[in-house]
Amino acid sequence: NHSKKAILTLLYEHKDQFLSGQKISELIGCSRTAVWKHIKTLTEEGFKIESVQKKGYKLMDAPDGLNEVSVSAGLQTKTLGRKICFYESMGSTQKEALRLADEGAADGTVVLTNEQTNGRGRLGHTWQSYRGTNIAMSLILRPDLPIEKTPQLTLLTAVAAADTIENETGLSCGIKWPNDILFDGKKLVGILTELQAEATYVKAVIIGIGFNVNTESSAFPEPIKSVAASLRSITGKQYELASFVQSFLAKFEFLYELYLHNGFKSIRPLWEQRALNLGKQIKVRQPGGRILEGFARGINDDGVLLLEKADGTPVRVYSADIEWE
Ligand code: BTX
Repeated sequence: NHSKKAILTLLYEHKDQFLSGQKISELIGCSRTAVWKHIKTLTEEGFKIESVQKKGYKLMDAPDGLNEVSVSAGLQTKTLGRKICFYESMGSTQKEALRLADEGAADGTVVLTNEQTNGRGRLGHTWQSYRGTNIAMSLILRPDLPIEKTPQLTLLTAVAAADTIENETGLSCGIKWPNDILFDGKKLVGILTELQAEATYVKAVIIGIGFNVNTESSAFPEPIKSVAASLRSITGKQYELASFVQSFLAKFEFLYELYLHNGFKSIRPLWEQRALNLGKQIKVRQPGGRILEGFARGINDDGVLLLEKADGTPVRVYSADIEWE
């Protein structure tokens, strides 16, 4: 199985060229017969591999969705995603990432799946995923940060997600505080940040991201249909999930390094440029059901939303759902 994975990685890394059986067997350290057998298995799994006498093997096409090597082959990051835990199907990448973090998983570990059956949203909400057409992943980070700064990472993630969408599709999305990426009022991405902490010190931050990429709008059930969209439902195009994940990880790592070196002041203006609900009259539904109304002044350097009530009282909002006209 290890050799099969290594062969698939080589094929991905040499996508547009033939690789001879001899070369593969040398690089992997197994016999040419073993190479041939693994190629046969891969073909049975749905990979289209062209095989030409004297030239060797070339990867032509892969089954829909992600697989265990499609993201790691050719990934341009230093730390993030250097270890990827891939599952064909699972309940929630977030739950698994929390478990792995607890067991000591390294900074930058990414949990990724092709099908998430029990996705979690914020405040007890659920997150819908569709096999092979959207992305569900969780990042395990171990920053040296005080707990009160961690909401900034949610905002950073939102910027990374919106920038990735813009680079990959040309769509310019807005961000609804704290974490929704919207296009025409519909949600394309969900972000969930969770912590493992001890007293005031952060052991791990787990960032879960769900991207609606190739999902057809008819796949969204009511009532999600009215609030959700996918990139494909907007542009009519299909996107390659693996390269989408790769560019997100690269963008995230770039912003994360900037943040660790220069602090939130380097991220805040990027977030504010995309913010949809600043300078507006909004309704804030807090966990527990309390509703506040007021004017959204902006965010502070901690990423906290600053609300001003009708009587002028300032309120800091740490976690809530937001509505506006
Ligand atoms: P949220 O609470 O802000 O949003 C959840 C709400 O969004 C739901 O109540 C529903 O109305 C709507 N919704 C559900 N599914 C979708 C969808 N696919 N597209 C658009 N809207 C939807 C957002 O929570 C945080 C979601 C994080 C999801 C990731 S996926 C990888 C990781 N694993 C995991 O279990 N969760 C995270």
